[in-house]
Amino acid sequence: MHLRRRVCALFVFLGFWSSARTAAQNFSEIQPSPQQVEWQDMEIGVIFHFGTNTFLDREWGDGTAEPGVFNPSDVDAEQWIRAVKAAGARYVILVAKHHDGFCLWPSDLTNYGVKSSPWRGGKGDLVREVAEAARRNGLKFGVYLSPWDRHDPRYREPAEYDKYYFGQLDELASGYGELVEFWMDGAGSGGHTYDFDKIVQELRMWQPNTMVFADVALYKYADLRWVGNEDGRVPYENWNVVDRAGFLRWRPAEADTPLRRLHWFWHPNDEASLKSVPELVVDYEQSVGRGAQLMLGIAPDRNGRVPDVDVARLKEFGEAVRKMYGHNLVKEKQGRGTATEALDGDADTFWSAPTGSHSAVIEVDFKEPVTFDRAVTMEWLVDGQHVRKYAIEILVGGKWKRVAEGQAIGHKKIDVFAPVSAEHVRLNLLETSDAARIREFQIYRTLPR
Ligand code: FUL
Repeated sequence: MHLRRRVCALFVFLGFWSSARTAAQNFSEIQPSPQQVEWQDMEIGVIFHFGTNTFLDREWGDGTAEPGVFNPSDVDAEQWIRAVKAAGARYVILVAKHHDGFCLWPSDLTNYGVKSSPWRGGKGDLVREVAEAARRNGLKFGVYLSPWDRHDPRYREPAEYDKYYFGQLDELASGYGELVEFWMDGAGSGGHTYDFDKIVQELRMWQPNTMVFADVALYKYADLRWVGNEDGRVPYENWNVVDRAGFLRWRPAEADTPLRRLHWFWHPNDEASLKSVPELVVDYEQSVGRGAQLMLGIAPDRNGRVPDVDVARLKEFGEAVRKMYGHNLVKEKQGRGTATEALDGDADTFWSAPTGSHSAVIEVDFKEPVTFDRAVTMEWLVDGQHVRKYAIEILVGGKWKRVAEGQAIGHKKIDVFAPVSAEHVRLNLLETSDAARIREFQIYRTLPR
């Protein structure tokens, strides 16, 4: 009896403590970690899918493929990295093991992988080759290690399999330098349970700074979150602070999409599914331009190279973005205003509204009318996400006219509208939960000049 009462008291206390903790959480006070801030600044990443599926015309291998089928003639990680760098990617994720269980590094814990394949005489290590090529070219590197494993017999026994998975995690997390992101995928699995708490602890032991990407079912662990689709587009509004079962956390979104629309792995005669440049630009504007990260899926072919048409498309996409967003008219047309740090074209500086304020205005004055059809606004997020409502306005006949409006700004917001001409333009921060902090307010003319 006595003990039961104590246990009850403990539960009441825990219940009170956890609800007090939840109640004390205030959306606008939740801040990102320095690693999340750095990660959000990268804006564009890619994920490479390459393995037995590439050779068997499959997307989800069933784990029965003979390792011998993995026999690319000409793997060139340097070529992969140059191709994605031209698209503006700043980091790459390699699928080190997909659901078929085939390992792209010579794991000591299984023979199912590159070490049993003819590639490089069984001595190859693709994780190392891609990691090194990425770093040589100034890109960050991370891995995807599928929990779902359709090959390994240990998978039938959850505790045994967890041990295997920890071991593989140890190999990847300790042997390939700093991992910028660890992709934890929840696909497949059919009711299998994993000890994710321990998996994440194990990962953190080697990689304290890595960003854990997780889909909806695994939000508890998410330093980064899946947007819930594979379109490369984020529904607006997109906020960084997201609730999971009563607990608020900074969880920026990563919007993944394959460059060849529906396929993550390479398939023959699939060129027609390559996304067009206009489609990719919309992906960019509706992911990066909505405060999220864009992650493009790239599929090297059976030679072990990114196909020429994909290389060309990546380059065209990178050029299109640079062309559209390479000429900030605030700078080029010498726009003037008092919020100088927001108007200097330098995202490393920011302008602050007065302490304690809940609205503010950033005005830019030009010597003559400037024509534009895009506005780019960036919020300084280190103290949290504070803008809740804003508008882009131009002065017409002595009155401010709204050309775009929204709620969230976040890392970057791109507003798209029909071309307008004005001598006076302003970012009207209508409602902010704390003093607004703006890294950049820029305008562009993306239509042919
Ligand atoms: C999904 C997987 O099932 C797909 O095959 C692909 O790897 C994608 C990036 O994640 O969940």
